[in-house]
Amino acid sequence: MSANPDHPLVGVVMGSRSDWETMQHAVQKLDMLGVPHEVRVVSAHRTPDVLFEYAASAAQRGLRAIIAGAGGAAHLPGMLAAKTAVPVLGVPVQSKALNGMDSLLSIVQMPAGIPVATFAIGNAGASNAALFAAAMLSAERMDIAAALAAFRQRQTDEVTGHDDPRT
Ligand code: RP5
Repeated sequence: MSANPDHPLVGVVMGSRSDWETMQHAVQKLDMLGVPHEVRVVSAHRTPDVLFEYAASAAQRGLRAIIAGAGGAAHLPGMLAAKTAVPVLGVPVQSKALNGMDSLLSIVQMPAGIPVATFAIGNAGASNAALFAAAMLSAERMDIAAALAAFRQRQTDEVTGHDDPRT
């Protein structure tokens, strides 16, 4: 566990400011669960040196997971994973040209040896990446474990409390 409970444990990065519409859903979940995080635009294509520095310093800065969203030829998650052992959770952003299939396949089809945990295309993937990161941190942060359990219970209650779809 980190000495300072407020320093970022999760990095949320994205290839472009245009990815924020999707990646804000990850940040909303981290906020809701009280997971300390940071948010950056880091482009594999436009700022490769920033990408390398971000990944190379991630572990020593205390990051326990990196949620990386990118669209199109989505190299960002794989390149981050190549430069750090901190787990990388990849979010395929829904591209205009190919509806995110390009993003998904770019992220999920990593050759054996450098894993990227890959989530669904778009908003659902961004939300679930954050929930997954919170689950990863739950063993060492009981406050995050409790917040995650409470969220899941609320979600269950919303279904069971409104289980007649006609009302
Ligand atoms: C990728 O290219 C980004 O992740 C983004 O999804 C896509 C388009 O970027 P912009 O042209 O909108 O900046 O690198």
